[in-house]
Amino acid sequence: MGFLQGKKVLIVGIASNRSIAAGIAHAMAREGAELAFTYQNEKLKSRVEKIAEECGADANLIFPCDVSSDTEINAVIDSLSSHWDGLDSIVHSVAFAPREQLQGSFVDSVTREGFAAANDISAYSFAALAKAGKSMLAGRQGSLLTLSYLGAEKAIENYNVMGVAKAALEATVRYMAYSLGPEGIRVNAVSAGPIKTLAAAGIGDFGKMLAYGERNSPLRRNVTIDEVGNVAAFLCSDLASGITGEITYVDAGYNIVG
Ligand code: 0WD
Repeated sequence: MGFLQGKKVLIVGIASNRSIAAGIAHAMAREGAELAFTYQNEKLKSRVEKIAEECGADANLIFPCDVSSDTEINAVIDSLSSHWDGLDSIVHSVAFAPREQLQGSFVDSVTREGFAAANDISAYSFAALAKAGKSMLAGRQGSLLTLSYLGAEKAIENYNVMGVAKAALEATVRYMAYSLGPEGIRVNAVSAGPIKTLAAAGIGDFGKMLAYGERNSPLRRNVTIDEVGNVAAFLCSDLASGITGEITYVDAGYNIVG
């Protein structure tokens, strides 16, 4: 029996089969979780449907959701509540910043609008999902999980405004953990090493980041979406019942290297 047997999980943030959220979904399905999914727009719908099918998910549990809209977030939770009597976890694997702001000088490229959009979609939306999903998560020792990156803590070339949004996201994890802890709901993040996905392709010189990680991380390689998926599955399971408010690195050890 898998360690997520009987758990119901909503996965937000699949854009392709290379998405970190796809690795998480496969790991969670393997461990026995029942999954529901969202897709950002019609273009991504069929890709999400394919992954849902691979995970043995109910085709009725795939909903549109642009996380910049509270109406769409509330609609997902409303629809889900007509199928499920509760929810054990929400996985938030979403980020956005205007592409032109993910290269060159931070000060030269950042704009008021870009800063606001990056923080809204990459950080606030995690709290928005918690707000909307709270009633379904209540009374089940549920958990919320998001994805971060080392650029939250260190200035990393080209990561720019996304690093600022990830710092906000990591603080949001701690405040959400403190706020929801009394209800038995845990909140955590995985800080993943660089992985070639659609979102990553928007970051200037991403190939160099991958090569640098391969040369300098203790394990002398990069990580896979399956490795991130395994840790995400663990953090959302009862095996991690004593862990909340934490940022867990899945980065081949890169963050410890000075
Ligand atoms: O190296 C990497 N790939 C790392 C990614 C290292 C460490 C962390 N992460 C984080 C990302 O910052 C993000 O939070 O992992 C999360 C997932 O990213 P991913 O799997 O690397 O990227 P991707 O497969 O592109 O999925 C992210 C998706 C978007 O993809 P695009 O390619 O369209 O930017 O987030 C979704 C979208 O589908 N997304 C939204 N979903 C709903 N509403 C929105 C939105 N407004 N904006 C973006």
